[in-house]
Amino acid sequence: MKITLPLGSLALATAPFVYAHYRFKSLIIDGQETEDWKYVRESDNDYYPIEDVASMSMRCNSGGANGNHTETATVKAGDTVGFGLSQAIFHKGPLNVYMSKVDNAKTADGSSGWFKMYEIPPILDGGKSVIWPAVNLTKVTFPLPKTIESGDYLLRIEQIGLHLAIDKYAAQFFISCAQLRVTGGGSARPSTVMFPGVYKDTDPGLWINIYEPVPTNYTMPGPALFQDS
Ligand SMILES: *[C@@H]1O[C@H](CO)[C@@H](O)[C@H](O)[C@H]1NC(C)=O
Ligand SMILES: *[C@@H]1O[C@H](CO)[C@@H](O)[C@H](O)[C@H]1NC(C)=O
Ligand SMILES: *[C@@H]1O[C@H](CO)[C@@H](O)[C@H](O)[C@H]1NC(C)=O
Ligand SMILES: [Cu+2]
Repeated sequence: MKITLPLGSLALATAPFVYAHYRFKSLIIDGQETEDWKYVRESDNDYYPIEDVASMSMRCNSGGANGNHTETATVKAGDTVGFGLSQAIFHKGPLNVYMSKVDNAKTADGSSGWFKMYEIPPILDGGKSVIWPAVNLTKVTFPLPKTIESGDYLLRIEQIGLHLAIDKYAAQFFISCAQLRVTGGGSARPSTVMFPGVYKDTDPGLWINIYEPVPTNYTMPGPALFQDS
């Protein structure tokens, strides 16, 4: 079977040391993009996505296990926040946002439980077409849940490149974590999953030919969205 790869994969294969990917680099608070890497932990890999779903880097990317160089942003439950990117997303795939309640966002290593609170799934059309609306975005914004408890959180965004995912172990994770202190929350305690752990290489949403036959359905990786109320 012949598959036409998007430009990005070709460039990565031929020039791995000069080819940077898109990164989630800044926190957006109520429409204002904040300074790069001020509230978002800076990873130490500009060039490579995470591909090993069992890796500790699935939490907050490589180099994102602490907030030594990162500040914690105070926001209100229900506020609209988001992430700005270094360049537009160019690999086809879904996008997920998770939160983890922690004692201290600056020192948290991502080992406590995560709940999913936002996602951008594909738009399917009965096998005629599949659109990945996260592609081309240069920023992603979403409301924080109103009902979660006040306190410190890690906010983890991931976009998953599925362009090579016809092969097992080939889904590519583009991940960043921001540090939040949420005020004015409620008492909801969402059920959580762990990173690594929640994803398997055989998940139908991670090991899939997205080109042909054109998918008629898609199973978003990870748990159901937390329902705010
Ligand atoms: C960074 O943070 C970790 C964990 O909080 C700590 O153990 C380490 O000493 C810190 N490193 C530096 C260079 O401050
Ligand atoms: C992204 O932009 C390209 C080039 O302008 C366009 O062909 C493509 O349809 C866009 N994709 C989405 C999902 O909007
Ligand atoms: C989902 O799509 C796959 C392949 O495209 C197909 O084999 C499967 O039956 C579909 N499942 C449902 C519930 O439609
Ligand atoms: Cu790539």
